Amino acid sequence: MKRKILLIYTGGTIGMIKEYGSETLKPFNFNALIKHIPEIKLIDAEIDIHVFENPIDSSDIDISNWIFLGNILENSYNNYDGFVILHGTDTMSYTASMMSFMLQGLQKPVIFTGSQLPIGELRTDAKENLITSIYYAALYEKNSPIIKEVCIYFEYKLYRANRTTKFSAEHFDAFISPNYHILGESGVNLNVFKEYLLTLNSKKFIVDKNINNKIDIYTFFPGKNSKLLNKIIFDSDVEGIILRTYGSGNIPSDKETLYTISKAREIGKEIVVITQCIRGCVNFGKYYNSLIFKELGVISGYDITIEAATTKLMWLLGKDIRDKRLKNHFENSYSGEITNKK
Ligand code: ASN
Repeated sequence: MKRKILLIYTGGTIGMIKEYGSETLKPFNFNALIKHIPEIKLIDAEIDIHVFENPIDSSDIDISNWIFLGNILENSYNNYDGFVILHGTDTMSYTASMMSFMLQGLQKPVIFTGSQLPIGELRTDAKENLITSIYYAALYEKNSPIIKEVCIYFEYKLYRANRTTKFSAEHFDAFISPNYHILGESGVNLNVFKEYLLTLNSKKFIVDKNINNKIDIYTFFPGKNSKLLNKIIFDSDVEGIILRTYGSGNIPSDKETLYTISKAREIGKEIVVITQCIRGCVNFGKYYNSLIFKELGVISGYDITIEAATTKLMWLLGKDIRDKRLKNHFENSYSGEITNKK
C-alpha cells in the first residue's frame, strides 16, 4: 500500500542558492529546486509538498513559525501517514524539540531534515537526507507506523529530535545526541532500533500551541560580574531563567549570587538548572556549590539539552504551570527528552 507523505519546506541551506555575483546563500523557490531530485518520483509513496510562502534561514525562526507549522500538522494530520519537514540546521533542534512538546499524543512519524550543502550543488548531502527521511516517514509494519515521535534524520542517522544538538557547522554529520542512543541508522538496510523508540501513548492527538517566551538563559563563566544575574532577575519581566551551570550543577558560592537565587525564588521567578557539559547530568548536592538548588527545591534539567530545555520551559509556562507543578512537569519526560535519575 502506498503511504501518503506530506513534505513541508520551511527553508534552510537545502533550498538555497548563491545570488548572482555573490558568495552569499539565500532561500530560493523550492519547487524549482526539487527538479534536481528526479529520484523522488521513484519512491513508492504519494508525496505532497507544502512550501512556506517565504522560506527562511532558520536563524529567523520564531514562535509564529512554530505556530504556523503546528497548524499545518494539525490540519493535515489525518490525511497523511507521515511527515517530513525540511528546515535549516542552525535551529533545527529547537524547532524539532518544540514540535515534540506541541504535538501531544503523536502517533505518526514526523522527520526533520535539511542539509549542509544546497540541493543544487554537485557534492550535496541533501539528496540522501531527503530521500531516506521520506523512507523513514513511510515505514509501517502491519499497517501501523513504526516511528511515532519527532525525529531528526541526518547523515545516515535517525535521532530523537529533542535529544539533539547542532554540533558541526562544517561536517555533513551536523548533529549529535549526547545523552540518548540513536533511533536508527541507514546503510544497505534502513535500520530502526525499536528498543529506544517512544512507545505509544494513549492520549488523543492535539497540537498545544500556547508558548510563553518570557525566559532567558544565563551562562556562568569564571570572572563574570555577578551583578548581571541580579539584573536579569530583578530588572526584567522574565518569568523563567535557565542557568547554564558548571559540571553537575555547580555555581560560584559568593554571597551576591546565592542571595539573588534565593530572592528570585521568593518572588516567583522560575529557575531551571542545566549543565554546560555536552554529556552527563545535573546532580544537586553532589558538591557544596550546588547545594543551594537542593535547599530551594529548584528545577533540575538533569541531562536535557539546551534546545529542549528552552522550548520545554516556554511551552510549560505557556500552559500557566508554575512552582511545584512546574518542577514536577519539567523534571519528568513528556516525549523522551529527559532522564530523571531520581
Ligand atoms: N543557515 C542555514 C539555516 O539554518 C544552515 C543550514 O541549513 N545548513 O537555515
